[in-house]
Amino acid sequence: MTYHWILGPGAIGRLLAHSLTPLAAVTLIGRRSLPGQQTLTTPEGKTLGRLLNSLTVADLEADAREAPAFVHITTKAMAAEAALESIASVISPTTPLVLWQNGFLAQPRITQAWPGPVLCATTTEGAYLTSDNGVVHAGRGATFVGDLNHQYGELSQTLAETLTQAGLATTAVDDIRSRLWQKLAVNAAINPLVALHGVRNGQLSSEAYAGRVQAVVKEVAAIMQAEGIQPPNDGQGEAAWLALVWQVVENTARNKASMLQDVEAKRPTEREAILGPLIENAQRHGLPYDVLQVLDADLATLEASYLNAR
Ligand code: KPL
Repeated sequence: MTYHWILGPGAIGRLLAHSLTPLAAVTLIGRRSLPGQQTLTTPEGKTLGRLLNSLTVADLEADAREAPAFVHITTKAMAAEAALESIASVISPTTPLVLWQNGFLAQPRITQAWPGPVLCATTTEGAYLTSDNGVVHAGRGATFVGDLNHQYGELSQTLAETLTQAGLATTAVDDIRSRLWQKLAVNAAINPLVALHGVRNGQLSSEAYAGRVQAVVKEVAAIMQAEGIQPPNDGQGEAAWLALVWQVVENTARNKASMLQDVEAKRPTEREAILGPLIENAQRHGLPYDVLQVLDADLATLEASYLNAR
């Protein structure tokens, strides 16, 4: 039996736990304990009940356990490093980690700091939580895994096979860096605007927002070029990035983006992990980033208005 620990019992963490449980020994780890009996609603609308092994970090510290073959970190980007630190004393420093965060903040930092293998995953699987014991797998997607330094191709392949067998179609890739930046580019064009204006993704194509989306993509496309990230779908420059963004806006028209959900729930957003690396790279390459900076500042003000009122 292979042991998988999943640190961060959010929607993706729980989807992973439900999917892997028939194949592996799974432990879901959070700051508080969850009900053992959990349900998964499949994209086809079936509800499946499962007993998941859910523990807190304190439980892990109290008893010795089998060493995990993989530790998946499925927290939000800004919580990933602290989450890893919270369990670092109970795992071997050679344990393979799998980072599932958005943006490009946690991945390079943890890759540099952790002595063992660090794989990064990016997924378009759609999932959301309904309660303390329910997760909905809203739509099937594709997952890619790889490591930033091209050192762990075989391990990525092993993980991709396991995840695929678990029902999450996964491919091991040697260009995970580009894929993470591609997702970040799309997130930067959609998430801040919908979060600031409280609108669903589809509304971005209306006259009120389309020009602002284009202005963000213009800055992002130049940063991508400077960072050597190829435009998507074998296209050319800004037009290819814009086409991808409009395609995602259309495909997810009725979605509330994750950043809007965070704002509505008065949680910290992934602003730093998404806009931070873009602004930092624009500064390094001497490129314009006025539009990104305004979005970042407006989001920071919005976040402060509810976080400081707690
Ligand atoms: O990934 C997303 C998110 O919500 O974070 C997008 C692509 C914007 C879809 O909603």
